[in-house]
Amino acid sequence: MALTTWFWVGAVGMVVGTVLPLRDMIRYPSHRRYDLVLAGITGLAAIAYAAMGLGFTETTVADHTIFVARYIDWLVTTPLIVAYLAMLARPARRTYVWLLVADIFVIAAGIGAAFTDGTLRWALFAAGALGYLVLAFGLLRVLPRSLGSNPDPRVHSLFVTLRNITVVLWTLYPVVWLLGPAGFGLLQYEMYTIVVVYLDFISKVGFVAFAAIGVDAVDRLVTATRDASTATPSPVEAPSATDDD
Ligand code: RET
Repeated sequence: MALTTWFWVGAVGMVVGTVLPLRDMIRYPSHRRYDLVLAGITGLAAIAYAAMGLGFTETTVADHTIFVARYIDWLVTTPLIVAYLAMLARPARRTYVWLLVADIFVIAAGIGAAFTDGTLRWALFAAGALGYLVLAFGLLRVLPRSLGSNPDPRVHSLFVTLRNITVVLWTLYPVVWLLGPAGFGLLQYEMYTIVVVYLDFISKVGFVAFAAIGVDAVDRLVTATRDASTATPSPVEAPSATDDD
């Protein structure tokens, strides 16, 4: 199967993945922000894949071909995935900032590595890998601590599911990158492309699908926060009375 066919498979898969959050956006206006982030994760990837399918953004550097759209996609959508996890855990603002900075640093280092050669390429790859360790620490240790203040077990289990999908799948990217044409070249372009389409698909559509299945947890998270911020001393106003918007 030609390379472009795989890009179109990716594009269609991402469009399908975008349907769920779009549906929830209409269904649950109270947490539209969450569904917008999810729709962005797969929707922007669909555009990137379509661009690659049309042969845009393909360029040759030193000894290998690079699809710039893939890196632009990662640069924009991986922060959205990190942001969604943070929106569930609700950390302090500075935690949001350093997590996003770490994520963007990882991808930027990977872009730098793809466009350079020799020692500099390996140094940039190593810098990206270090950045990834910082990011993984944030997802595995820091965000769960912020989540600790939320008593809702549904929110906990949604966070843990999405966080685990993310950490397990993302860890495979640097490995596949190393095996691919920009690394040791053990995987040919076609094989590398198929593996990355597959990884992108489960790390995005899988993430979005599990998030959509757990949408009731987000509903409870938003409702609890709203009730807490509009709480009056009067016990007459039961929280359940405002549940139906
Ligand atoms: C690079 C090379 C530099 C070192 C590291 C990398 C990690 C990349 C990751 C990409 C994740 C992409 C996702 C895309 C979804 O569609 C840039 C390969 C650590 C983690 C989730």
